[in-house]
Amino acid sequence: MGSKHILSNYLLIGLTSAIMLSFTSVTLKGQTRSSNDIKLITVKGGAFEMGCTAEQGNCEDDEKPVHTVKLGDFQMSKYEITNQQYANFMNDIGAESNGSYNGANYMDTNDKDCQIKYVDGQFVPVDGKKNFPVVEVTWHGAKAFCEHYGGRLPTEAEWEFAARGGKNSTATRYAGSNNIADVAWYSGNSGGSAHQVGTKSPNELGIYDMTGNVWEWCSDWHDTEYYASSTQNNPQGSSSGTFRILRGGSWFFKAEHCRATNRAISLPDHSYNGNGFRFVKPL
Ligand SMILES: [Ca+2]
Ligand SMILES: [Ca+2]
Ligand SMILES: [Ca+2]
Repeated sequence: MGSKHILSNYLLIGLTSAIMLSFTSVTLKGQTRSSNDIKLITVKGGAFEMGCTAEQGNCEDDEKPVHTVKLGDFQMSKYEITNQQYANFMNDIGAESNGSYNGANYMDTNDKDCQIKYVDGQFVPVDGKKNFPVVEVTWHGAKAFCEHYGGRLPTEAEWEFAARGGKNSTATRYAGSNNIADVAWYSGNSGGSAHQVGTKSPNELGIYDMTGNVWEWCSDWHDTEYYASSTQNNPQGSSSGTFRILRGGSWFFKAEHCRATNRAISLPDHSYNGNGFRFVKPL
């Protein structure tokens, strides 16, 4: 953010990375595939009403007041990031066997619920779990993954705009439907675990599992009062805080917790078996 390519040597670096990017991205039928097989959907920007709009029903205080937010265009991963993609990342950077890197905890590989194991010097998904959403990943690890592949975590505003269907929004309580079972794995149908990504119906933008399956880390700090003072253009969340935002609910949670505007929080170093993330690439 905010990098200014003023000097000619910086321009050269910019050109080099543009050329490298051209080798790592291909476009298929309007859908871009970034490196590490991250499939991207273009989300056209616009203005929307963020927070507790009528179709959401009973909201919590931190979802109020409803306020107008304007966003530019961006790309978002079609699916939650998977165990295979996260294992590739941990191998690419040479993370420690306990899931740390440069002293930061990126993944809780010692947790029995972690679906990536360290075997013979490599991170590998547990058998049968490569296309399941990565879990037991910290906010620090999720952020580092996104940056490693030329992107970033979504802001909370981008996440909510995309979950609502962006400019194609049909104003549903969940991402793509008022009937949660159509679009999500949640407590009522999950059977007590996450499911392979992309196995329910997508939302209006063709993005899968924004409701349920796993919670998704956003870049923002949580602040209960933030919506009352949010900037209108591309809000980045509170400038400081203790907890980071998670969105969308998970396989473990009831429908009311999976609403498109619900906000949840966790310490950025913590990891759980229902917390994962999604990738955003600026345009
Ligand atoms: Ca999700
Ligand atoms: Ca909440
Ligand atoms: Ca854990």
